[in-house]
Amino acid sequence: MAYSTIDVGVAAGVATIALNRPEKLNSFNEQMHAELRDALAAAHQDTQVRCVLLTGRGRGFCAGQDLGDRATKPGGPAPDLGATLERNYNPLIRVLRSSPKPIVCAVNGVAAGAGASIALACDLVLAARSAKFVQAFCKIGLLPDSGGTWILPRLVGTARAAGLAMLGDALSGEQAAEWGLIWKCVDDDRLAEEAEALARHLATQPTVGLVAIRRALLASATNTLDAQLDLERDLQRELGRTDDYAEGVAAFLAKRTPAFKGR
Ligand code: LHQ
Repeated sequence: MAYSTIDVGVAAGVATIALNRPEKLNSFNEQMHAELRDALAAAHQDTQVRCVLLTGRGRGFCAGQDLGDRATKPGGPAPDLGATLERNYNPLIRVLRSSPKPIVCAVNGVAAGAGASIALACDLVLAARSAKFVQAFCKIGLLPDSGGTWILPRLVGTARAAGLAMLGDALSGEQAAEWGLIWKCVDDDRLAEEAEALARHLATQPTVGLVAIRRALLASATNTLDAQLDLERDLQRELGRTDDYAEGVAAFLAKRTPAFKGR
């Protein structure tokens, strides 16, 4: 598939996917959803790829839904926003959260509406100091979607989630890191380099183990301690059978750097 709304490149085990509708702050239309779906599926299937890096071109990361596409026409029927979520956003969030590879997000500018939810659905989120996280939904009569109402209270607590979601004020990259919304905030001119270095590092690490970590952390949101102990036992059993576990222990004992293969 030839892409016109995203850019994709693969190097050093990292598939970098950049949202590329800068004149609309990389807001999503149907085509961008289809292209991103395709690019993620390709990255997941490519055995050379062991980490995905998601970012945006231009001054924004993503302004959520392209509102020009989903406006209510005067006198016309209301658009079915539930159908849009069902067809595009919900599958995207599910794909990100069940990816067989770790996903790094480099938030290079504003992340608004579903754009913020998509960033927060990635495993490690880096943001430029000038980036902003805006729960813009309330300003157009909507609620945070694409997992927003699930992830926000888990990351920052209900009080801050309610403030962000009901006021729609911009949260700076720095404050997002202070509040625990994201992993790290870095200077603007360092973002691309740091995000790439992080993604390249993850691409050399035990991929199956990293994905199991995500799975267990996500499951902890609803599991009891007993259920979580069982899950850890089951996942650890599987990880103990991977080549990367054997290599990690062998390398440790031999005092050498491990060469993980991601299997
Ligand atoms: C845009 C957009 C945009 C189109 C900037 N669309 N053009 C799911 C299910 C189905 C439907 C509903 O939605 C959802 C999930 C959602 O994501 S709902 C939330 C949708 N997003 C928003 O409400 C954010 C709207 N944008 C803004 O509030 C501002 O643009 C932000 C705060 C993101 C950035 O502000 P500024 O830095 O001041 O930039 P700007 O407003 O001047 O935008 C630059 C251009 O981008 C501008 O176009 P223009 O031709 O005037 O230069 C905007 O119209 C365009 N743009 N967001 N979502």
